[in-house]
Parts: sequence; structure tokens; C-alpha cells
Amino acid sequence: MPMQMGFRWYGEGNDRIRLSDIRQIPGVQTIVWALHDKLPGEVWQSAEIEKVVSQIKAAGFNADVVESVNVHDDIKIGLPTRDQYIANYIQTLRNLAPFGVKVICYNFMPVFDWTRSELFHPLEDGSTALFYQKDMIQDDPKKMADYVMSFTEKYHMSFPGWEPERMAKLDELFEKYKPVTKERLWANFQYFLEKLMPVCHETGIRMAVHMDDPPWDIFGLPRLLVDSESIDRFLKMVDDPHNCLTLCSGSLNANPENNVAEIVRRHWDRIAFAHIRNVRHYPNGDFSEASHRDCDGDTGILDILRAYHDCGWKGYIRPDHGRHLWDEKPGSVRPGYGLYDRALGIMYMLGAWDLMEKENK
Ligand code: DNO
Repeated sequence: MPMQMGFRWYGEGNDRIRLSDIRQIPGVQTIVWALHDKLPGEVWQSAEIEKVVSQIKAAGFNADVVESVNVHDDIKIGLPTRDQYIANYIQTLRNLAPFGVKVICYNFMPVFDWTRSELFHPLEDGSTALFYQKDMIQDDPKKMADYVMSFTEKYHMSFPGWEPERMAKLDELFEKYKPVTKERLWANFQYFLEKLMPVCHETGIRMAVHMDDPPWDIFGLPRLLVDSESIDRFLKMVDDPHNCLTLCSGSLNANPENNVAEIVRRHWDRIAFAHIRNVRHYPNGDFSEASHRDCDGDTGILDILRAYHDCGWKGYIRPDHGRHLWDEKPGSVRPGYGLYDRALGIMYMLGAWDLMEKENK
């Protein structure tokens, strides 16, 4: 199986982009999907899975990659209730496997998933993009959550990892996370993965953890997968071929010290899923997301693609956040997940890849 190009799709009625639109982008084989109305901790039932997978297959794609099955906070915090939530997670894996699902992307970030101070930041070319203003994300998580929730309210669009049900209990959540030091979080992570590995062996599913975004502690909450060292620790902690990475180039490169191509060369056989995203840094520590073109950002997209190619890597890959272009405006597009820039990103990646293939012949 060669490298497979994927496209994230939020599902019928939850995404303005249709599967038939995605069909027109050259080279897409895999739809990266999820049951977005499920709260962390709930079991995904076979009938619900079947409905979405059959839509995906009928449109001519495979449904090999799920992003995400979210992990309940009690598992991350290490509460006694975690065992029930882990049992539910395992049941979800067992329900997904018969439908051909091979990779689960998930994250182990406390409270918040990806975090940005602005979702539609204007760029010089007239497009907009996700933006991180460092001094805005210091000590007021409520303000941040209110900002993201204002989009949910205004446009009736909820974002994975920012479920209104969880955000409504933000104080309580922060209180519960108080005793969770970084080392505690590592231990809880290990506990979770060790319970999952036997089921992964049984079903063939690879668990692919997403990098923390941004890769540093925020609002006093510890974050684990932030650099090359922590990735080494993670892979050794549960040294099993089913314990894998979703190597997200943009998340890692939010810290310009991280060299993603180097990480690819070291751990390519444990990278089940690659997210390709480009980031532009500003001297004050702010960063903006950029087009996938190498010279439009600082992430080193071409070096990363070359590293994957040189290693003969055979995982799933997808364009990650794109800019919002042309008629894509708040309300008409999911932040970071428009149609156009991600389609352009795919053509850029496949252009580079095809050329490398040709050179190798
Ligand atoms: C952001 C995404 C993340 C990712 C989760 C995985 O757009 O890359 O939200 O899906 O962290 O669980």
C-alpha cells in the first residue's frame, strides 16, 4: 500500500463540503471522518458507524481513518471512573474495526484541543487564517473559550474538542485537573494505552496520537507531546507497533525549534498518519497559519515530504488547516477546514510527491 491521501470531512449536515466535491480533488482516497455528535466517553454504535461509512464508500472512498475518538477527561485526570470510559473506548474500537477502520487519531490534551486566539485573521493576500497571538493566551481560559463558543452560538457550528457541554463546566474541569502534574498525566496516558493495546492487536487498529497544539503548556495545564524528546518518551513508554503518531507538522512547528523532517526520519515506521500544515512565525512569538507552499511558511514542507518519501513511508496523509479563500467566510466554512486551500494543498503535496517518484525511477 503506497502513501494514501486523505481529506477530513465532518459529515452530512455538519459540513458544507460534499463528498462529491471532494471527489473532484485529484488523488484523494481516504475520507477522514468521525461521529461528531458523540461526546467523549460515549460508545459509537455499529448502526451509526455503518451509516457514515456507507456514504463514504458509496462516494468511492475508503473510511480507513477516524479523527477523532475523543478521550474522556476522567481518563486524562486518572479518576476511578476512568475504567468504565476505557471500556467504552475499547467497545468503540471493536465496533469500528469490522468497517475497515485502521487508524484512530486522538489527542491527550487536558481540557482544550487546538487553541488559537483568532479564527479568521486577515492575511495580506485577502484570505483569512487561524492565528495565535501569544499574549492573548496567558491566564484567562474563559475568555478564550467564550471567543470560540461565540462562533458556535452564532453559526450553530460546534468544534471537536470544544464541545459546549464541556465548556459550560470549565471551572469544574480546571478544578479537577488541579492535581494532574505533567508526570501524573504521563502515567495516566500509559495506563490508558496499555489497556488498549491488546484490542489493537486483536483488531489491527493503530492508535495515532495527535501532537499537542500549540506544543507548550497553556493556562497552567500540562501538555505532553511537544518536541522530539517527548515523542521518543511516548514511543518507548508503550513500545508497540500499534502505538503510533499522528505527526502534525504545524502543531510541532508552532515551536520553530522543532525539526519535523528529522522526527519523520527517526520514527517513520511509527507514524500512522501525517498532517501537513504550514506556519509562519512572527518575531514576538505569534504565529499564523499559511498555505501549504513551502516558502509561504517556516515549517519546511518540502523537507518533510522528502523525508517521508526517502523512508518509503506508507501511511495516511492529509492537508491540515488551510486558509479561508474566496467566498469562504465565518459561518460558511469550518475554521481551518475550507475546501479550496486544502485542495490546493493536496495538489502541492502530490506535485512534489509525483516528482520524487519520477526521479526515483
Ligand atoms: C485541528 C485538529 C485537531 C485534531 C485533534 C485530534 O484542527 O488537527 O483538532 O483533530 O487534536 O484528536
